[in-house]
Amino acid sequence: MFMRIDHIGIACKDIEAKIAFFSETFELTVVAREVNEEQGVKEAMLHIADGEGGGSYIQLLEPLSEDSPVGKFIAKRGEGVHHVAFGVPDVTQAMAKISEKGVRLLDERPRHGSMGSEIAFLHPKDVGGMLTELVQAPRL
Ligand code: CMX
Ligand code: CO
Repeated sequence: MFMRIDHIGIACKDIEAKIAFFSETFELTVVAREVNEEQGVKEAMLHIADGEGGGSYIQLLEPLSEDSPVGKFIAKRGEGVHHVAFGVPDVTQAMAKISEKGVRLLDERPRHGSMGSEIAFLHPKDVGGMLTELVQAPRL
């Protein structure tokens, strides 16, 4: 079901400072920047490698408001790893299969993710405390 780690999402208070740190320290390149109102975030994708069906990235996330998922996370736990995203060939199919196993889906249907992807989240409490995202990269 999982083809690769698509990205690690990192919650931060100042995305510009974190972009500077990651790109200078680890020699990573920013390949996309977006504001995703639906998810309540300003985000940047830093490319690491290309894999089966898509790339792998670090995703930096700055909350648009305190009551957004990332805003609440930072208030409670501070900055740091917020979620892990796995690349799947078909997100709707993966959601159905995973839901059958009793894992709660946080999205009823796929939503719009970074760089034209289709995404869905799984409840962290059902995945050993890890907020998990499924990503279907856009078909080229
Ligand atoms: N990782 C692990 N656990 C988390 C978590 C995270 N990122 N966020 C919340 N939790 C835990 C909390 O610690 C809390 O646990 P306790 O009850 O033991 O304290 C529990 O989940 C409930 O947390 P909460 O603070 O009350 O927050 P909510 O239930 O309102 O929301 C969640 C939590 C995961 C349902 C919500 O953040 C969500 O729907 N996330 C999916 C969307 C998202 O995160 N979007 C931003 C990223 C966008 C992108 O990647 O493109
Ligand atoms: Co993500």
